[in-house]
Amino acid sequence: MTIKKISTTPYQGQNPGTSGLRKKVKVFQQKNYLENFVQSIFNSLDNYQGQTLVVGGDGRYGNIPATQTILKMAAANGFGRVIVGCNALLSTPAASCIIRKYSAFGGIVLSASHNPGGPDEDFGIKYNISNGGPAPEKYTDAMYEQSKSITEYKILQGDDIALDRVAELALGDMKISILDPVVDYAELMAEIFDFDAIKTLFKSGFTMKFDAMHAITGPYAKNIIEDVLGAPAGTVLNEKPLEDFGKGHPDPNLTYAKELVECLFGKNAPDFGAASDGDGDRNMILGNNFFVTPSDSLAVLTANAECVPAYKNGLSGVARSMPTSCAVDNVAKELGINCFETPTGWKFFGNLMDAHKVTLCGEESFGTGSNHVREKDGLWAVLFWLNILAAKKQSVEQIVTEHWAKYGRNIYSRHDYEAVDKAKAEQLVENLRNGFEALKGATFNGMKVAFADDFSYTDSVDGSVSTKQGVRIVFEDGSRIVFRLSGTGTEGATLRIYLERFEPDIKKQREDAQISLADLITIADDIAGVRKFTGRDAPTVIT
Ligand code: VG1
Ligand code: CO
Repeated sequence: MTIKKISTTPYQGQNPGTSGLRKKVKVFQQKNYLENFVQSIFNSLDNYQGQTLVVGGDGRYGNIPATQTILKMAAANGFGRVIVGCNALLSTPAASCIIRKYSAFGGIVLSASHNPGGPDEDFGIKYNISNGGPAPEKYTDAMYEQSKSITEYKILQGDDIALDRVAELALGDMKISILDPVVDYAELMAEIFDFDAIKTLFKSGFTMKFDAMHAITGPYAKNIIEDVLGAPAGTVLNEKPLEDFGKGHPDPNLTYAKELVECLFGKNAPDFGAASDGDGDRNMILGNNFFVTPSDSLAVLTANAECVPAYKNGLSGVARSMPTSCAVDNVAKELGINCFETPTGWKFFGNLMDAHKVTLCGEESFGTGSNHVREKDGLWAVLFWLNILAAKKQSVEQIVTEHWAKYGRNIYSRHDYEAVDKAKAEQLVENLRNGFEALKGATFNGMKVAFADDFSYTDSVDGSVSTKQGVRIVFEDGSRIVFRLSGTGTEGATLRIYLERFEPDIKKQREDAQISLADLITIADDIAGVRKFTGRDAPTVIT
């Protein structure tokens, strides 16, 4: 076998930023594009020779050929061992679990998360560090710098590796361990949750549907929920991972998880419904005719953590991203634990968890997790809910409405305007930034603005500062409107508007969120000119 150095032109990608590199498949298919990015990752790292790299992806179009390339490049660059999931499959949380369990140097996850897959859709790649979490900014900045100047990449010439069965192989001097993608993750879940209580729940006739959306969680959910916990066959829907996710959009929300939503809001609905996204790190939680917002879900998990064996001795703290509702803050206050507010993106939670400052964390974007790994974890959240339902013997709706009665309800919604003109979206945000002073003290529909700013975060562990993390307009009664541009879209720009209002009055808590938030929605349009700048009458997705 020979190591070939192939000369290449500097890679013209964007800074990988929050969630790795996400582009259309056609972009990734350009000559040397993937290779340049992978070599840039390796060039930016030190002392990985002889060490272990974990590789796997969500099964989307391009996953296997990209894995073959990465294996040959890892061997040529001097890694000692690659651990790869069978058929190149690994969910994002399972990759994080395996990096930690086998003390790997790092991992490469191939996924564009909840973005659609297929030859005309999206592909993605991201690097995770040895704690199992997404590479922080100082790493991704270094990779980007490398990508601007590399002139060659190293690859071992040779045949593709057979990835379709569990095996121990070699490629040049490098070992390859092909693992069942589910086993280690399933073992970790059994350590955290009260599986016996959940088994008893299913035996009692409790019904559930889990929608894997033809993405990575199919094999994980089938094994854990049906085979181990004893839910009847057919509990897991769309279980087979497909390269194009069955032409669906594997984003577990009320718009894209339509089949599941119709089932849970239909006649004879099951007791519990859940879904996960393309790479398995997101979750949506539904009860019989009831939707749990991700922000409420984080608060409910925090309030009921003592039901779960792994958390029964208490939580060291909790964290939420800034646009996530303040529901969890109210629970943290009662428990007497710290609640951290971070910018959007999971990488900000990693430092807090490594420093043992938080146990649970979450985002409004259907992401919830704990210090068991360093990624958000879809199936873990679903098992957490099952554990609570088994312990409390109440319905999802009862648990959430009792929670609101005790803590008040943070009525919440997110409006997304997808694929809008980028320049105009940027202008909208820029105009808001220029108007903070004028907004202060202004009154809209009888609501007075307490302050308006652009969220800035100082990491309490390493002191790093992240600025421009979202424009927020906060009113005197605590209501908030937050504006952000997405960092993960691949078409034009996506404007996200987050709306929140606190409702302590139990009689008004059951009102539809869009009605309760109508005033704030109008104010958002008045202040930012949403319709004018986006050219749209309504959001693409309302959550
Ligand atoms: C979105 C979400 C954010 C999440 C990120 C990655 O980012 O809003 O909360 O961390 O996706 O999630 P943005 O920049 O588009 O708003 V995933 O499931 O890609 O790993
Ligand atoms: Co995801």
